[in-house]
Amino acid sequence: MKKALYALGIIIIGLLMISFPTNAEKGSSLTKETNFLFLVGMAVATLLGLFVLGLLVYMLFKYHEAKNVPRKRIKNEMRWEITWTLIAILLVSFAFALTVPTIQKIVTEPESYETLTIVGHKFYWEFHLEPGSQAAIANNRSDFLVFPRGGTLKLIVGQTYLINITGADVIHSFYVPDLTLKIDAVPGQYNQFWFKITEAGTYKFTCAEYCGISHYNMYGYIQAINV
Ligand SMILES: [Cu+2]
Repeated sequence: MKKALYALGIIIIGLLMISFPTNAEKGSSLTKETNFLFLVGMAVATLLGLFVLGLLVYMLFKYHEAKNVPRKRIKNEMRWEITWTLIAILLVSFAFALTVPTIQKIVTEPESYETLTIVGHKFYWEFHLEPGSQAAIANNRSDFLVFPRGGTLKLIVGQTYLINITGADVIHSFYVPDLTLKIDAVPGQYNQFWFKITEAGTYKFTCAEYCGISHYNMYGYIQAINV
């Protein structure tokens, strides 16, 4: 009984997680694809999880000690080995094929863009806007902004940005949940990413890589404005 309750609890948590992303079509040029991939991954994982849980519960009852059912050890069952290896390969290939178009969209250089350089520090973000750009004018800056915490960076709706991101000390991760945007800031390298905000609004960002004692202070807001 206890085990069945545990199983039920896990199923309920799984279902809650499926219904989690609520901001479906909003945000950025990548929101739709990212949420779609997340949902497919979640659905496949949930089905697999339910299947394995089902088998587990079945085995618990069928081979219960009190029932004294005869058991034997299965050895060298090549057919089974091949079957589950193939199923795993198929699932991974399916995930890969689904992901390729989105990856292509992320890495294909757009015709025009503005560069936004982000540097993660312990414990703040530094943003470099292109001098003279609309974003630089909106932020009233010609060079860069430093955010200790809770600051607001203004960006332009519909403008494609190339994010160039690095870390100054340790690994940080720039995370804007409602724009489905998350890139690691790794010292010694620049990670690149193209994206466009499609809807005006205020989006909270944070650091998604635990980087030290004041990690929680690395949040702020992106205010997407129409010009
Ligand atoms: Cu950090």
